[in-house]
Amino acid sequence: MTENTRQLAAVGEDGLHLYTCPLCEAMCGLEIRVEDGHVAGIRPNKDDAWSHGHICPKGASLGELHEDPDRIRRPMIKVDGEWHEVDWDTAFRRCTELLQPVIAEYGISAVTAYTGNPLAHSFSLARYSGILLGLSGMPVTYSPGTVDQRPKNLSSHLMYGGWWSFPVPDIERTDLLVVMGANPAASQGSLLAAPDVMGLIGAIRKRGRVIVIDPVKTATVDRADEWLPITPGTDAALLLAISHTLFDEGLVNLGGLEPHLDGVDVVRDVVADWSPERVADATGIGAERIRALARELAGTPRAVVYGRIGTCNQEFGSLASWLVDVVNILTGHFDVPGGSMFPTPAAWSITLQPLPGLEDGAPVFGRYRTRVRGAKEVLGQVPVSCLAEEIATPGEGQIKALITVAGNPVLSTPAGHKLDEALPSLAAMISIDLWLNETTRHADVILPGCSPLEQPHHDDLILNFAINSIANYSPPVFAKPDPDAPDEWEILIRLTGLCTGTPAEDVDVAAIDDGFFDYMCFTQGLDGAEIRAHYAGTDLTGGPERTLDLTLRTGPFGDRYGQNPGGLTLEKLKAAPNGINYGPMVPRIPEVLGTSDGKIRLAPAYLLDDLPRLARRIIREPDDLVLVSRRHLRSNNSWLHNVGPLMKGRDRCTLLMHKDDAARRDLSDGDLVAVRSAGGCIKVPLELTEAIKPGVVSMPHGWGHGKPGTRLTIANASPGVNTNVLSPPDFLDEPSGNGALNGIPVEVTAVS
Ligand SMILES: Nc1nc2c(c(=O)[nH]1)N[C@H]1C(S)=C(S)[C@@H](COP(=O)(O)OP(=O)(O)OC[C@H]3O[C@@H](n4cnc5c(=O)[nH]c(N)nc54)[C@H](O)[C@@H]3O)O[C@H]1N2
Ligand SMILES: Nc1nc2c(c(=O)[nH]1)N[C@H]1C(S)=C(S)[C@@H](COP(=O)(O)OP(=O)(O)OC[C@H]3O[C@@H](n4cnc5c(=O)[nH]c(N)nc54)[C@H](O)[C@@H]3O)O[C@H]1N2
Ligand code: SF4
Ligand SMILES: [Mo]
Repeated sequence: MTENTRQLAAVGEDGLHLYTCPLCEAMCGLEIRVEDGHVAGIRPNKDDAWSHGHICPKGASLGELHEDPDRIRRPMIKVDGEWHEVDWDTAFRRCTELLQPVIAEYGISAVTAYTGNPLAHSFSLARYSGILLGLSGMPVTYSPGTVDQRPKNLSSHLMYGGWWSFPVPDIERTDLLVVMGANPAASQGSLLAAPDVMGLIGAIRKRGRVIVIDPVKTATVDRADEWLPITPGTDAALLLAISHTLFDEGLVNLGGLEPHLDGVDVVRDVVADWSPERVADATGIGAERIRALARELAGTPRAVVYGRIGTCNQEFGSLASWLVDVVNILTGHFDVPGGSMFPTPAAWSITLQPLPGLEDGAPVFGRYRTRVRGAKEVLGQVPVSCLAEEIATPGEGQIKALITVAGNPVLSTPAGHKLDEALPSLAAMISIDLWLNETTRHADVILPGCSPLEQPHHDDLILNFAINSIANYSPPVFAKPDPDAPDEWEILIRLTGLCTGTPAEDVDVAAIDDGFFDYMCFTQGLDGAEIRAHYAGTDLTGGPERTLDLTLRTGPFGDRYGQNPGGLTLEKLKAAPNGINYGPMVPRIPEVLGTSDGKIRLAPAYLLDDLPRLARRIIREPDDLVLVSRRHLRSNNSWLHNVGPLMKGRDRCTLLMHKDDAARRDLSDGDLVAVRSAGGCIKVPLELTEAIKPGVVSMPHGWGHGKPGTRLTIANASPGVNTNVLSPPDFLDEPSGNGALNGIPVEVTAVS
């Protein structure tokens, strides 16, 4: 079937709808069949210009997610510990009542926000979170960024002058893929948006090789050619030794990149000290294998190293993130097809704008320190693990009010149990969320957005990580049940206004939206008022659809409001329900670089300063047992455990341990064990395996449901335990402040 012969149903009508799954970076095109106003079935859309028929169980369950009786559909306020559903006016008035006195007494610096992961995938929130974060006046805000990609933000900022300019492995065209610290078989790709990522990896194996460097023999390893079990936290040392070999054996090939590189000689001098022999014991990978890997990378015309969360959420995340790019650059696999390339998003994202104060050459860290722990700011954020102590510790500057947006930090962040204890002491907590979960149960007001199927979709930030330039607009499947309910972008604007002194209920949403739009126009050299006039009399008079139209039209394929006739517009995109694919990545250096001299900085001094810490690490006495994290295809961080079809199968929240480690401790499969770290202790069932490096144990995150006051019927029936109790809040990648959630020393004993 093609789009020409397929009859598509209108919004809210029974029949066939096409919709892009908003749950992960794979952006799968779905066919959703609606009967009697309910989702009757979800299948992959084989005609989707990007995903060509890929789907996973999560996308297939969007109907159950939408229908979840526990999902919050109307605003709720808590009075004397009891929740009440109220109308929107009452809810916003309650926000004003709660927040205004805090700001009056303590100032806006007593207010902070935590903006969570689904924000990056949401039509409204992604495009408008910049308003809350940029205009509310809150001096410090928190996000899971500091337990995710901050090391990459840092290395990209220092190397390329763009904190979200991430090179992405061109897995469609490479012949040798080296995966470090990623498990795309579960995650479906991260900072690597690819359609059917495992299908593409399978195709690489047909023409070349796939090597996975991971302490765990994951489902990705099962579909690769080789597994190199690495000691957690030592990737940077391995990459230094690979770089050493490249120089040592004359294998460096800078290709056409040479004139754009600064610091090659510095890197050569630095890596001279890091021979494979020096790092072999610490990494657990033999010197000869390291040398051979360097030769293999250098000798394969199309090869690429891809590093993801296992190389970020660890003690040396910044060094590892930097060195992944260094190796790709030194081997001539950068900015060329089959190597590591900068995507060309069809619609640009506000994150690509330089952050004020982060101009090239300005200090990127240490502009302020946190009150309690003295943690340094890096690129405008401090470790999320500081939030609990900033709330709990009295004194000048104490956090008194919190706004959470699509986040569940009680489960997701290091020592989340301490945050759980601290949240009740807040004077005010407002959550924009769809569920009453471990975090939002502490809120005074919950403001729910629509279900994904009740709003349009077009990805935003994710397009910056996509291996093709694509655009794909999905209209909502269902109409909003309450047409007067505000969308999440409007909620963000009202709370922003509230932070700056206007009662939430009185905020002029359209005026702030227009101001934001004008700013976006300004970044493109356009006059906002003129462009807005252009929309008069159309149905694009505000909100994320207008913003999307702007970013499409001023993007690389856009019509630039008539200057490039025939170019992309939202209208044109809407006429292509399977999306438009402008093809694979293209070379972008030097145009993509934001450094003042237009060069790539191969040897940023701030990162080199961290090498002595790594040198101490590799001679440290090996830990008896260290903990790493894992993901599962049917989970999505903490929040899909309330979807029945995704919870089928055996218990996923187990501690994976090698059989030999268990035998040494007299432990058996299925035993309940106590896991202790410097952070705390949890009890969890043991699962024995041979598919893990001895000395390493693994736990999934996002569990620990079953808390009183939550409304998660299915999740609470299989609660699991919160592994982040074990994540010590001060165990960090020093340069970026990112949490080290992998490589945590632990002790495991039987529970008597
Ligand atoms: N189904 C599903 N998909 C998801 C998510 C989800 O929860 N579920 N979450 C989404 C999010 S928010 C993100 S950020 C992405 C993450 O996507 P990925 O980066 O693919 O993350 P993981 O699947 O956790 O794989 C990380 C791997 O790193 C390994 N590792 C741990 N420590 C080290 C180390 O020191 N060195 C090396 N080399 N490896 C190490 C772990 O064993 C694990 O196999 O996934 C996204 N997609
Ligand atoms: N130990 C360990 N911990 C980790 C990780 C790890 O690998 N190991 N990974 C870390 C990573 S990479 C990440 S990104 C974080 C995730 O950290 P968080 O973002 O804090 O956690 P999520 O579980 O994604 O929580 C999502 C929240 O958003 C709500 N939600 C879902 N959809 C919507 C929506 O459309 N609108 C609104 N308003 N709310 C919505 C859900 O109800 C839930 O409350 O976890 C981190 N924690
Ligand atoms: S892989 Fe699954 S969760 Fe990710 S976009 Fe596709 S269907 Fe959705
Ligand atoms: Mo993440």
